[in-house]
Amino acid sequence: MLFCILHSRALVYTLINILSIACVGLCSKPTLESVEMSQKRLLRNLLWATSKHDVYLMQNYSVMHWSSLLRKGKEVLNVAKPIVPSLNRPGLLSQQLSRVQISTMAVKENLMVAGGFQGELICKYLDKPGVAFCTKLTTDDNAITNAVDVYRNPSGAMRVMAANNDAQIRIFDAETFASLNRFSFDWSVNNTSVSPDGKLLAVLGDSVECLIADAQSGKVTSSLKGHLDYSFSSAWHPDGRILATGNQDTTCRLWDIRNLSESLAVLKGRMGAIRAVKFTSDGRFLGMAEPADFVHVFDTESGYVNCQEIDLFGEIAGISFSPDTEALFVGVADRTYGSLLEFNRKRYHQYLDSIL
Ligand SMILES: *[C@@H]1O[C@H](CO)[C@@H](O)[C@H](O)[C@H]1NC(C)=O
Ligand SMILES: *[C@@H]1O[C@H](CO)[C@@H](O)[C@H](O)[C@H]1NC(C)=O
Ligand SMILES: *[C@@H]1O[C@H](CO)[C@@H](O)[C@H](O)[C@H]1NC(C)=O
Ligand SMILES: CC(=O)N[C@H]1CO[C@H](CO)[C@@H](O)[C@@H]1O
Repeated sequence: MLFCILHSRALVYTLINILSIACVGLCSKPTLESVEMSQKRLLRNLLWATSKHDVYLMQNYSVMHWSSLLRKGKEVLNVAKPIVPSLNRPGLLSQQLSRVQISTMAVKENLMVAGGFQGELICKYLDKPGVAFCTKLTTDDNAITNAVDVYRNPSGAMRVMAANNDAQIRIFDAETFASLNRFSFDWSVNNTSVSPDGKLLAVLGDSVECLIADAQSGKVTSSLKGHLDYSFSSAWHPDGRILATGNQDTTCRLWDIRNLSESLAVLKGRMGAIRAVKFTSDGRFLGMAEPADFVHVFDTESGYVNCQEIDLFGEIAGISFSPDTEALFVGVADRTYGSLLEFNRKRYHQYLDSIL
């Protein structure tokens, strides 16, 4: 098991900004049905950076855009009000929604996708007014949408994926929002992630095993054995070879896709489950977050040995590296003292240049 070894050169991301934002994550009054879920407060993916200056996050009943440059926020979507989808044609599952409590979200390439505690799915283009598509994916009790993702399939077409507590994964076209596919599993799916080439799908949830499936057909091709508890989060290294899985057993395991017979390494946090894992787009760092207080940044080039531990105070609503890897944002959820922490990447060569 690899514990974080603090190394003087491992201070990679330094804190440069704290924006105080009340109610990051969920602070809306839960409806009766979602009380139980909200109490568990499975905060994980309520923050996305689309550039080092642009962050999208959930605040109360709104999706907000924060400009870290202007230090200003702007409401992008209010989900307390009724939401009327603009696309509506026969055969489309679209449906009006209101008072949605957002459970998870993803923002990629101008498309914002959010999931709700009662099985809702909302898709909005950031450059267009209104909501393109929204619906209730399932009417099952306890139907929470656990995971939403936007990705490109092997031929480059954009897709939206949603995973729900009804043990199903649903795939939609990201332009027409036509329902394309549905894969069923034996347990609640809490997280999925598609490999960078769009071919493989990691499926994680209420099982000690994680699955690798064909992203097109949903056919399971391998089962990853090693974790001791249920899994929450996953991320692919941009080279497509390594998959990281975050688990309730307080570890993150790394798997080499060429040999899945056992995990390559086990990364250990401080005390909590590993709720979020993300690689930087250059593959150099792996960030992992616990439910509260700790974020760890591992240097992949040191074989995941050197690591920076970020110690903060509060529940973590999400972590996100900017696509250029220059910034790391951490959302701290709190009704009153919520905040968005901004870290900047330190360049050691520049530092060395300056003392030479
Ligand atoms: C949260 O949103 C609801 C609905 O818009 C509003 O009534 C309430 O005052 C908001 N709470 C806070 C703390 O902003
Ligand atoms: C896969 O890894 C296991 C454990 O490290 C090893 O015993 C096995 O020989 C490897 N298989 C191949 C095909 O390399
Ligand atoms: C799965 O977890 C990872 C890491 O927290 C996150 O980046 C990703 O968006 C999640 N996938 C879905 C489909 O929510
Ligand atoms: C490991 C884990 O978090 N499992 C959760 C998956 O999601 C459902 C619904 O959100 C929870 O009930 C599980 O506890």
